[in-house]
Amino acid sequence: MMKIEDLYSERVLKMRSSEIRELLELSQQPGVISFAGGLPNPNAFPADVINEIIDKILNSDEASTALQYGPTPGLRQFREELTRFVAKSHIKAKIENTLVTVGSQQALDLVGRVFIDEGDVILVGLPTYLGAINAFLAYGAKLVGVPLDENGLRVDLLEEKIKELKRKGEKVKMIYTVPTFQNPAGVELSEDRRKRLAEIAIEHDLLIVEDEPYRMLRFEGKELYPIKYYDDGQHVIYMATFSKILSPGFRLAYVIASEEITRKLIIAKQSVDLCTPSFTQMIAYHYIKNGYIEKHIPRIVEMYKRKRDIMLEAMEKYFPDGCKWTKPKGGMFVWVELPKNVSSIEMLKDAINEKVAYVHGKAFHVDGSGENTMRLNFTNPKDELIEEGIKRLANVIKKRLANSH
Ligand code: PMP
Ligand code: G9A
Repeated sequence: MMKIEDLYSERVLKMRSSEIRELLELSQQPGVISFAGGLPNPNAFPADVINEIIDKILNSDEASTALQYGPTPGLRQFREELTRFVAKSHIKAKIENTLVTVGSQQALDLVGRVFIDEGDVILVGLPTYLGAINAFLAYGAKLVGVPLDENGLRVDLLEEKIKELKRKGEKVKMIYTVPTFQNPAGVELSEDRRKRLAEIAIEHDLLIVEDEPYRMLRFEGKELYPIKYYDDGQHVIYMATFSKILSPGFRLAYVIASEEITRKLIIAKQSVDLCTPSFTQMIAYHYIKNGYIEKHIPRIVEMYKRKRDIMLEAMEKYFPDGCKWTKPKGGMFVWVELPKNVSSIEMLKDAINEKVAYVHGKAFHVDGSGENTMRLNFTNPKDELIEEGIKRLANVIKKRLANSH
């Protein structure tokens, strides 16, 4: 009998399944209150406006573009619009610096394809976004963790780490970071660390992958410049997505990088999917051009801020002593540290039995640590279910604590 294992590529052996994706089905079972997936709230989808735009597109000459294959880097008018859109985030870009991708998840994969050889080192936060970990591991990257604190990545420790790795002869290529309202920890990288990070990349000839899905979901505090702002144009690969501010179903994101890097990413994308769907690009183009996005984001921010407040208040009320958690100023996640003797992996079974879900924190740690941590999403559940979910989770934690003595 044929053994399929004998036929798999070596690459397949490096692939890992994503806890977030696997949990998605489980947490969508009836009655489960899910704090697991980083899903936007369905009430944040502007279905009416999208409907109007689609109607206009399909009843005009634009239909033939929207329904046709498009250029690999993206529709020209959409890329042009993107250069104006990112300028509002203090990023200077020409059309040649832009690439439209199928979600930023694809952008991460393309970066892996273009830059990673077996054993190349990528520095990441402890914790860091699981989807990036898995994308880079599939290309054989060696992921080295650098701790975070309440001001984001410990950039002071990062430089030491780079020197140490280089001394050992390691090929350090890249730093991957989510500076604003990080997934999963919810923390924001401070202004001085952003500047310093760009300097370090320039000094050490490294790339920074700056992944910014949550930049516009700010509830409070002053807006900071992206790391890309401090770049010399060569070192920072910036990416952002429309998943959290418009619709993840559109699968629409973009990369801003040097012309040279953009060109290589485009060639890589040619054999992945030829092009990003023209239809969603066209809709997003009109949505941005007509100023809808500017009006829409404050509505999402208001909704998510309220949900964050409900969650934090409930945690204060129900969580037992010995638990610590972040108080994010934006984004979609609260990060929880449980007492040391509580395993969030083992506890997940109890939680699912009690009909509440989260993502265990070890999944976000490249060094195998974080077993007593977990990530809670506050944007997807209905307001009235957040308190109930936290109450259930608090009881699960209390039971674990009682049994561990
Ligand atoms: N990067 C980060 C940090 C994310 O949180 C996410 C989605 N949760 C992604 C990338 C992927 O988003 P998308 O593919 O929907 O653009
Ligand atoms: O559904 C996904 O995989 C996107 C969300 C990512 C996350 O939960 O971090």
